[in-house]
Amino acid sequence: MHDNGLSGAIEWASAARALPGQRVCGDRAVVLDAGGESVLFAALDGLGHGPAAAEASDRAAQVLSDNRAEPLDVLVVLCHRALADTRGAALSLSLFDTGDRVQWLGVGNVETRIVAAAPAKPTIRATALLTAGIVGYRLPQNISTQTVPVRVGDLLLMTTDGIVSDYIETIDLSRPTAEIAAAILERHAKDTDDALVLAARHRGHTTPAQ
Ligand SMILES: [Mn+2]
Repeated sequence: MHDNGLSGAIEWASAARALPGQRVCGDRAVVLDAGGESVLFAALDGLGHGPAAAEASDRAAQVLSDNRAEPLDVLVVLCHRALADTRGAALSLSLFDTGDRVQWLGVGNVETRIVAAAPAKPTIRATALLTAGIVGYRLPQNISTQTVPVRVGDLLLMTTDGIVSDYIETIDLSRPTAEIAAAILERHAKDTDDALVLAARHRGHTTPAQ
């Protein structure tokens, strides 16, 4: 399952595939216009795999869609309530609300990073704190949102634990996000889990004619 688009000045792409042998994928990418120029990105990993994992992810995706303008910590709590009778999910949220910052918040094992170009090879500029917990089952005590600065061209990358996290140096930042996400999925997905990559970057504002 590959998807991509342009939301305002933000270019994004997702790539996912089910655990080999499974028909449905329990990992889900969500991209939502959140009002103004804000775009909300979510990477969801329903616990385990198969239809029950997909149901947990679908439930969270619906809650996010219905409440997209709420602050990230509120969204996590709303998802937690809605997933109480599912097997639960890992969830990571990133909000591009301007061209120069990202807010993020995650529960469970979805890695979220800002990757920047450097002279030799891409480097990690910032990494979201991974907080232990399962949305729908147990939230951590402190679910506070972090705000990180980004520059035009920096890449926001969200990957579920079905991706082996040694891919940073292999990224070609000159390529479109659709190619970057597809390449990471193809080369770094584990054979033992569903796998998902979500990539986004701000392409910069064009100056209006005077
Ligand atoms: Mn997983």
